[in-house]
Amino acid sequence: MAVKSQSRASELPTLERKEILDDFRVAVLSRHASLMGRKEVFMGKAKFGIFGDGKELAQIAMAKAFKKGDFRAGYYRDQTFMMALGELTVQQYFAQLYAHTNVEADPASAGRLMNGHFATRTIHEDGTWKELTSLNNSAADISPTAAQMPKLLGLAYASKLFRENKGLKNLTQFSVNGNEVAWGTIGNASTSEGMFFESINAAGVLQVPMVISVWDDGYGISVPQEYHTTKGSISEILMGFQRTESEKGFEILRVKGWDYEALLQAFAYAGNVARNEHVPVLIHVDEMTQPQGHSTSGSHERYKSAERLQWEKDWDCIAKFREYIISNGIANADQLDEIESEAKTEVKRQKEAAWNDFSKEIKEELEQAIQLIRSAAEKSNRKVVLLQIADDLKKTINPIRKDVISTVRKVLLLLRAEPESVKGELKAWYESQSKNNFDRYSSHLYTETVFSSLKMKEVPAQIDEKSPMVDGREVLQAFFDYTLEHDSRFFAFGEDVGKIGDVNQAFAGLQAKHGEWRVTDTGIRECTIIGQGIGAALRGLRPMAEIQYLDYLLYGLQMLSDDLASLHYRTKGGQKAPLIVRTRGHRLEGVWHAGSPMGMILSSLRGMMVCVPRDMTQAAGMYNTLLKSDDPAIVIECLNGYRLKERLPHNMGEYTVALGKPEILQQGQDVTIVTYGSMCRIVMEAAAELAEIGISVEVIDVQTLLPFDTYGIIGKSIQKTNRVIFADEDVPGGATAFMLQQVMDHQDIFRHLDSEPQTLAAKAHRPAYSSDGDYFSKPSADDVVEKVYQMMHESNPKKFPSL
Ligand SMILES: Cc1ncc(C[n+]2csc(CCOP(=O)(O)OP(=O)(O)O)c2C)c(N)n1
Ligand SMILES: [Mg+2]
Repeated sequence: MAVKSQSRASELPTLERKEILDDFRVAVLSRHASLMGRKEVFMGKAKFGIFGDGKELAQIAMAKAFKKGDFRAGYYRDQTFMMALGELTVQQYFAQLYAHTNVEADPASAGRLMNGHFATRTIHEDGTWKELTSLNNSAADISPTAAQMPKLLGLAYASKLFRENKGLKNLTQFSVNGNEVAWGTIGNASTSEGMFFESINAAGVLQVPMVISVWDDGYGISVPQEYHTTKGSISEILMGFQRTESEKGFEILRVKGWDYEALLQAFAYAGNVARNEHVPVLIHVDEMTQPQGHSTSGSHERYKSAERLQWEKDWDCIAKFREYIISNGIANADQLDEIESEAKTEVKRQKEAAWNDFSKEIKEELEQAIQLIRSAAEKSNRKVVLLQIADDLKKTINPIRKDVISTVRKVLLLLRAEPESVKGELKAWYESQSKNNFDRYSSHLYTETVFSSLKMKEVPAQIDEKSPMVDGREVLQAFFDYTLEHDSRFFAFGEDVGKIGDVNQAFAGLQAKHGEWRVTDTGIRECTIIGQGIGAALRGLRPMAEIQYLDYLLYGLQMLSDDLASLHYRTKGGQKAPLIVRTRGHRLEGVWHAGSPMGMILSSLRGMMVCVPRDMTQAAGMYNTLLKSDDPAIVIECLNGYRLKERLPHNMGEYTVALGKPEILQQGQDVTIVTYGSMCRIVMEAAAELAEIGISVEVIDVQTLLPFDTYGIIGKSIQKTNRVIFADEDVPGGATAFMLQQVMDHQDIFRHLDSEPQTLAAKAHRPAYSSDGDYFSKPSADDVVEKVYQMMHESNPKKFPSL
């Protein structure tokens, strides 16, 4: 190892006897939580369990090096770390295992996530930030292996910004001079993921205070190390990243998961290097075990040899810790047995408290339902059946909410023909439970506080004949310049964003004016560009992450979908990361440069705002709305719009665009065409042609796809025209299908339609190259004209003979 053990030995704090025994206590407490947790699943009290047994000691060492203001981004094995920090009680641990839906019971996820997903709450109920520097912070975990890595990079990058960007010095709620370390954990097998390597490389380039620990137990479920890692050792293959006297890089340490003193040394040293020098550190913690196998889904006896299983018993970190304590005369076996027996009793007590709390709520609901069904039975002519149903419900063992609600719904169906006097009370109860259950299972997809982007005040752009005509990109440039000047938390970064001010020059000159920490180039690494943004946004900053072309969003889409879009929901409002993703798409030319995969985005990014401005004036207004609010968003600018002329509003930086509010671009009588983005110009062109042949088209730009027309503007238009076409450049069944569904489901249009509602999309394939490729792949003005004409022909063939 490049780091001499001597230099690390000096990091070893003097350990008091009490502290060592406290560590032992936490280790055995956590272990018994794992052992009892597994039993709960097998008894049918929880669905699934995954536990941190075998990884306890290293996590205790990590907790000692962790300081207030630091952040963790890790995975499902980290219960001991959270317990050692005092951020997770055994009762909370079990509440999550049972899926208790109260935030107080399970502050990490309010029962929305499987066990082993850890998080602290970084915002107050009113949406304002807590004082993060005085808290132990854990970003909210997600299940996909290695997906904690990109945001870990961002959490660490924020410290870099807080230290280097002088404009952030007053934000003491979030950072003290960038002294905060981002601590990551990952399993050995998960280091095979691309995003692990991408994050490691980016952290080395950026020199951020990130300590990433690999918990190496030699397996990824059933698959042993040789299938995962070249040479079987992640620290060995990463040695090229090791910093030297002359070159920046990583500090790489290797330590055994059962070696208490070495672990304390390694973590203390890593913490100091990262915190003081802003150097990333990788700690490869080897020789860890899984006493109970991977999870409750199977048993490791199926795939581990007898020798391996025996080795795991002999080298169990708690067994080794015991030996260490006894051989150093810190305590004797009896004393350790006593600590362990106390811990076991304590786990049992807290587990039972969690179960009672969890089941009490449901039992109360069950009792209420039974009472109401019985009382309905007394008045109903289905008395016998209903009493039987109530009795059956009463007999349910370990009832869950579904048992209660499903029974009530079936009863209401049985009572369909009976009067309100019979079923009214039960119905009212069901409705009030539906509200509670919406709150339990479906709230907080979006911001619900005053920081909701839907609650921002709409300030119209001031445009008149005196407004200068400029290139679209200059409108954006004026907005970004204004915002960089007025909001020190705002920064933009991505490929080519810095020096040249992005490939379309909306940031041209702004790095020179506002500095490299505000307008910044990155490597070509979309996945970690997104992660960098998520992590920084989790720490109180206002990042704008740029994806150079919409087609390359796929590299970052997984982070957006699994992490960012679900963040607020999966913490039930406990965390926010108001990241804005800026990108450009739709019309240009080429299979990978002209995509408009809006259906893909809409399906995967619920929880984010999806903005599709038709020009840069609208885009700047949307950015302004988003920067004043908290919902994460993606804004897709029109690739072909940067050189088109627009009028520069007088009130740049002040005007906003309301989200969810379509704009009627042209009034008409015969057909409504609903579209967005670059298609707006094409539809307007077609509308002009159609006017010449006596067809009057109403053109609506939806402006945002999520949220979608919360004002009911499209429905009103259809009431007038009685015909509608949804048009865009996505594949058939993509965003046009989404728009149609939204209007059908929410705007009561069916009875107003005189013609079948229609969609006009691109061909199912990617757009072929060149202008001809575009013409034959995507909807043209000719296609729009013909589609509308055909609709009119069908309704009045005399007036509009077939073409
Ligand atoms: C992207 C992704 N692929 C597969 C899985 C299923 N899965 C969950 S844990 C796991 C093994 C992880 O092994 P390792 O990283 O060594 O962690 P360990 O459980 O051994 O601590 C797999 C394959 C997943 N969660 N995410
Ligand atoms: Mg493993």
